[in-house]
Amino acid sequence: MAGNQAITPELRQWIVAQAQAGHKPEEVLAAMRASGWNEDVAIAAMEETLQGFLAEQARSQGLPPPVPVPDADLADSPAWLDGGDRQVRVLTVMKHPRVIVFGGLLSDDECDAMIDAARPRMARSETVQTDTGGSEVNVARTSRGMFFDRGENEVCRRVEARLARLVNWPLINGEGLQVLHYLPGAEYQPHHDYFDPAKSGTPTIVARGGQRVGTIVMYLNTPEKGGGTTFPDVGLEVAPIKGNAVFFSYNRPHPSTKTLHGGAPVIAGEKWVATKWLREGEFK
Ligand code: PD2
Ligand code: ZN
Repeated sequence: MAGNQAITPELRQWIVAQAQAGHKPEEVLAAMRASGWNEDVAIAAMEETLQGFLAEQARSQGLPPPVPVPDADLADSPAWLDGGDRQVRVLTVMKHPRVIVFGGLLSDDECDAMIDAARPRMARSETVQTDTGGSEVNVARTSRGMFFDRGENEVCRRVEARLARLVNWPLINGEGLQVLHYLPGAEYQPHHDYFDPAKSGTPTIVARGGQRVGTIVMYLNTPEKGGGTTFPDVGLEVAPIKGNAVFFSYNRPHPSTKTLHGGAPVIAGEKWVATKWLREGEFK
């Protein structure tokens, strides 16, 4: 039966008109089924048509088209998520921007092991330079840092597998973990983690795995005062607590994602974090 129900231009136009009139996808689907459409054909027609429609709408507003992003499975508001080898708490969830705060993502031993392995390799932090595709020391970033290669040691492999499972994103799409160390007064001023499409170096950077679409900042210790991760667009500050982590995603490289974020100055004590950036495709 499904075979002779074709997705015609008229059907596409009708679906777009329903969306423009503000009808929800499930209402449009119900109407199609009521008028005799096979459910599978109706779903395929809606997906195809609305994807094109949303991409076109975004383009006409000057936005890059949206792409799929990592996300945790929070459909039934779980208190815990299965990280494979560890149960992880869900502490805070925000829809837009998509922000999830995880509790106990890392054990104390994993935090300590990561700091110990990183410490001898720390250097003044550089940021990717989107004008050239290279990297440079940045005054907005007064921390010290280093990169592990993906899968470089046992703790990296274990944590990378856990993160991939938690946010349902292929392990091979992740950059190597970056460790940052902040002393009192050090901060990371608000920025976006995606690469600015307007910058001339961006094509070189995104040739390796595509755009960044998600970030997980893991806290490796608890500073005495300050050092929270802030989201100025929405007035959110995530407390840096050893073993916890903040995840956020961005489906297009654009400020409309509201993912502007920064590392607030450390006021007392020190701050260590490990960041995992997730790309659209395999990061080689
Ligand atoms: O250390 C942080 O809280 C922080 C804040 C903003 C880290 C990053 N960005 C990052 O690594 O991208
Ligand atoms: Zn960042």
